[in-house]
Amino acid sequence: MSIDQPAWWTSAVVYQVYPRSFADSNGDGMGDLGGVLGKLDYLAELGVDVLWLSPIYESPQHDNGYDISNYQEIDPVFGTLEEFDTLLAGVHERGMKLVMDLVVNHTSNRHPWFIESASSRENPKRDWYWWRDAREGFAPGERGAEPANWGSAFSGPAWTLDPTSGQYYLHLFAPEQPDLNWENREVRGAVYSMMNWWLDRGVDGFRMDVVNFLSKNPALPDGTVPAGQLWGDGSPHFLSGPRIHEFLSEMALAVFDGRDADLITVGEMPGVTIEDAKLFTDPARREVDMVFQFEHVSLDQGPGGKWDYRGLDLLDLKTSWNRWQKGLAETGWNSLYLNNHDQPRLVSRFGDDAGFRYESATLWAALLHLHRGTPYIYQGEELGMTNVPFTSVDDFQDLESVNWFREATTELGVTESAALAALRIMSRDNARTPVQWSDAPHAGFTSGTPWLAVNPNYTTVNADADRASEKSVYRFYQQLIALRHDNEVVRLGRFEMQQEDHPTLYAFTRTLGAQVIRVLGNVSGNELVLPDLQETGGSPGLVLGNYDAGSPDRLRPWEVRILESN
Ligand code: TEU
Repeated sequence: MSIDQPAWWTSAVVYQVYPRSFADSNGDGMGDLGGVLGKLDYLAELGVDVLWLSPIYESPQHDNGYDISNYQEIDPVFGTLEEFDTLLAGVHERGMKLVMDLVVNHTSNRHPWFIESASSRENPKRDWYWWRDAREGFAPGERGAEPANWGSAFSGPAWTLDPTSGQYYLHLFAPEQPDLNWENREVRGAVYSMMNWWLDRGVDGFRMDVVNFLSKNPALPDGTVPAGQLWGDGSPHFLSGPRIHEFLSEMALAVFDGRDADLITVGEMPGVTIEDAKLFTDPARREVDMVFQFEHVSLDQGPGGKWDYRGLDLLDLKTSWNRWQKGLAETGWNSLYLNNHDQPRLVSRFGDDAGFRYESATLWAALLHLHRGTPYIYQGEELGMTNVPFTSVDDFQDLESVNWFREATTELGVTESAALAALRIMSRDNARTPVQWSDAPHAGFTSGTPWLAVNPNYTTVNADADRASEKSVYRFYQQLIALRHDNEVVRLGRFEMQQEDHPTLYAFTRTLGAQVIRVLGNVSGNELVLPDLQETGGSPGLVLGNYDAGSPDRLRPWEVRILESN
C-alpha cells in the first residue's frame, strides 16, 4: 500500500462475528449461519465493510472451533455449505466482503491428517506433525520426559504422550490441537490448496490464527521457566520463527498472486514487534496486509501474565499506541482493536460500565477509530455490551479459563476466590455470551436454551433499547465509520500525539495537507480542565462528540470530542 495508491482496506472497517454467540436461527441454543444471514441488514446499516467469521468448519468444538477436523466442510451446528453460499451472496449483495478464520498452526486431533499421522511411526503423514521421543534419560510418561519444557497456552505441558507409539506430540494449545509441522512442504501444499478452494468459492480473504507461530526452531530448545510457573516459556523458539517470512511469502505466491479480487489478509501475531510488523505488512514483501499485535492488550497485566491483572495506566497505552503509529507510518499498516473473542469487554476493562457506560464506550470507540489503521469491531461492542457478573467457576466454559483455574488453585497456590476474581475480569467467556438483541427471553438470541448464559443486564443493554435511545452506542459507531469513509484525513492523515505526559487526557491530531482533525478524550470519571493546546487557526468545529455542547476549556467524565480545523 503506498500513500498515492492506498489499498481499499485503508478506509474499511471490519466486524468480527463469533457465530456460536451471534444469533440462533433454529432454536438449538447455538448461533448459526442462518442467524448471521438474518442480521446482515443490521450490519450493513452499521456501515461495516468486511465481516470476519470466527471458525465455522467441522470441529469437535473443544476450543469453540479453533480445533478443525475438516477445513472444507461447515460444522452441522452452524449449517451447511449451501447455507454458507447463501450467506456469502447476501454479504456481497450488500456491498460487504467476507473473511474466513484460517487456523493452520494446528488442527483438531480428530482431523484425518492427525489420525493417520498418529497411527504409526511409519505412516507417511507422521512428519505432518511434531513427534519426538521422550527426553534422553527419561521414560515416556515420566514428569520431565517431555521433549522440551514448553508450557501450553491452555495450562499444562505443550507435549502429550501417545502411548501407542511411545512418542510425544507438540500442541502449543490444547492436546486436542496438535501443531502442524510447517517444515514439511506437503503440509504447506495442503493448506494452500484449501485456501485456494475457499477463495475460488468467493471469500474475500483470511484472518490468520497465530500465524507467526507457524515456524518453530526445529531444535525445539527448552525455554526459561518464569517465576511461579510450572513450565518453560517456549515463545522465543516459535514466535516469528526462523522461516516465517519465507512461509508467508510462499503462501502469497501460491494463493493470492494473480487473483484479481480485492482481498484482505490480517495475521494474528501474539508477541509481534513493530520491527517484525513492518516486515510482515510491507506491501513490497507481500506477506500480510496487516497484523493483530498484542502490546496494548497486555499493558494491564503484571509479570504473572494474563491473570495477574494490574489495571491500565493510560500513559502506558499512549506510549504504546504512539510507537505503533510512528512505527508503521511510512511502511506497513496497523489494525486497530480493543475487543475480540479472546479479550474481555472493553467498556468494563478500560471504561466504566456502571456509571458511564455510553460515555466510556463511545470515548474508546472514538479514540480507536480515529487512529491510523483499519478498525475492527467485535460483535456487541457497538452496543456497549459489558463483562458478565460470573458467580462461580461452573459458569465458565472456555477451556483456557477452566484449565487455568484448576492449575492455579491446585498447583500454583492461588485461592479459589482470587482465581475467580481473575476470571471475572479477564476470562474470554466475557466476550462469548450471546449478543443481546432485545429484552425478550435470552435477549432474542435464541428461542431455545443458550449454550452459554446471557448476561443478566440484557433487559436494558440490548440492540433494540440502544438504537431507540438518545444515547446510542450503535449510532455513534455508525458516525465513526462514516467519518472514516468520507474523510481522507481519517484514513491516511499523519498521527501526532499531544500532551504525552498528561495522565488522563488522550489528545492527538491527524493531518493531511491543510486538513487537521484533533481528538480530545477524557479517560477518567472526573471532569478535566483542558491544558492550553496551542490551538492554531480559527476555533475548530465539533465534528462528533459523545456529549451535547459543553465548555471549550474542560471535558466531562469520559467525554470525547472530534474537532476539525482547516
Ligand atoms: O488466540 C491466540 C492466542 O494467543 C490466544 O492464546 C490468546 O492470546 C489468549 O486466548 C488470550 O487470553 C487464537 C484464537 O484467537 C483463540 O481463540 C484460540 O483459542 C487460539 O488461537 C488457538 O487457536
